[in-house]
Amino acid sequence: MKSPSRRESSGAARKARRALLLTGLLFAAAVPPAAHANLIQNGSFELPASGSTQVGVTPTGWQLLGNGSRVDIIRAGYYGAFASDGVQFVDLIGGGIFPSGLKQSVDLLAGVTYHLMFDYNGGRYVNGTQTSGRMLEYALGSLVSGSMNVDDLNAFASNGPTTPWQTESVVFTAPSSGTYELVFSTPNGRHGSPYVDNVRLEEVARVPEPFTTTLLGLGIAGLGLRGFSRKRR
Ligand SMILES: [Ca+2]
Repeated sequence: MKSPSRRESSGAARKARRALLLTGLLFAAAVPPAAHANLIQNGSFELPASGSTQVGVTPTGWQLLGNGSRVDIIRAGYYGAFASDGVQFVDLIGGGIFPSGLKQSVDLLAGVTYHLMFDYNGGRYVNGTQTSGRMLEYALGSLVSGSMNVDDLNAFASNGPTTPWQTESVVFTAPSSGTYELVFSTPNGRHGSPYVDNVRLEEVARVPEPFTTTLLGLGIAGLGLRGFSRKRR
């Protein structure tokens, strides 16, 4: 027969284990899985805002390539245009100097995994014909780069059948901390296209800190669970 004092102490131990389990679970849950803030400023090209198409503008937070090339901001409704996000998108050709485009500097941290995403489209001419050999090129320092032909794409309802905005998505880990340049450009063309909108660069994983903290939290929860199961046998 168990003495009352022994029952009391085992009840107290059970309470302590329960508290430990709860603490561990709360600790594990409290660790954010990832920060999702967009590291790109004005990635949707909504600034400067304007009621009409802006020719030769520098989008807020971005820089022109520095070789004399220019970009335009196009607003939804222009020749039936539609944006991917918000009401404006950028046209990488605003003049006749190539490569034509824009760039933005971002600070990255060594060992951190990032997700770069952006939407892109192309445009038919006013008479409905497709562009030819129109390329969109992008790079983030020497970490990430790519190019795509946009001749089959069209964001202008007035010029022919439209195509949905396409999404490019790249996950990479920065090898060293530093400032990297995100560049969007096109090597040739006349007017209009390629178009870019909704540029996002988000941190998706940081090692080792949150990972070990999560493991620590799960470890504490595991200790509590082990105590429970041993008691129930
Ligand atoms: Ca936009």
